Amino acid sequence: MKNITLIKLGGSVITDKDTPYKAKISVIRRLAKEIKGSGITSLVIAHGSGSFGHTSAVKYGGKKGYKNKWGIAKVARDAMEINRIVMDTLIDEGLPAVSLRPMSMMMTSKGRIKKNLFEIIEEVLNQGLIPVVYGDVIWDKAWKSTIYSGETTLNEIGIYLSKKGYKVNKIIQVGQTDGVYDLQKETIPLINKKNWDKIKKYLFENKRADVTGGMQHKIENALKIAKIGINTFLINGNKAKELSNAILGKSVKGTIIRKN
Ligand code: IP8
Repeated sequence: MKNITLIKLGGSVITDKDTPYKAKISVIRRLAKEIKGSGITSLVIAHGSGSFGHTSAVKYGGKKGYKNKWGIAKVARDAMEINRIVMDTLIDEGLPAVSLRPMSMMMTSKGRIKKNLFEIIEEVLNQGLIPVVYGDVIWDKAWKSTIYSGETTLNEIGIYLSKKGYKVNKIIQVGQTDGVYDLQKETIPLINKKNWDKIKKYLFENKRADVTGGMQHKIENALKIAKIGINTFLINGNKAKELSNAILGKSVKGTIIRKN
């Protein structure tokens, strides 16, 4: 069975979220070095859009289509821009990465995938290359277009590859925190279907915690793919070595989301 690791570089880690169109080149470079240094080459990488795609997305709307066609054109261009920066850095650091544009690889209806060309991912992997996908605007049968996050694309690729007989070792989500924090700002080391309801209540429903709905969504999606045996690790990309340790299965300070 072919083993594979999936890595998502969060938009908040690779860009300065407060400054439109500002990439954190030194962070991207360090993360690329950590990936390279791990020696693992059987990988799919996704990245977020951060202050690139999200700047135009906020201006034009985007989850359910756009106010006008410039929304599609500009978000698509901005998403490609940060991808270009990530690709340059990965390749400079010696990773044979190939960019695969989600807009040309997937179609949805009401935000749910109806068609994909993920066979291309397998082909790229078979040729010893590293496929890279990213948060993008893609075509939607009902809404014309939709914003599709890099993370959701990666999860879908994980499900596809599992069905095709790959052993998806794990998904590593590189964010800005040491995983999910409790109300005392301590990392919750494990979330599974048994403890999730309790955690969700005190973290997200009492509104006292400094955590966003985005994190809840992330955890729920991770729990869904945990059902088919793919574990997700949420780790801190601002701390050196966390990514390489997570890739190599060494101990990291983060949250693991798994079935049990
Ligand atoms: O940053 C959003 O993707 P994400 C994509 O992975 C755009 O959530 C273009 C805003």
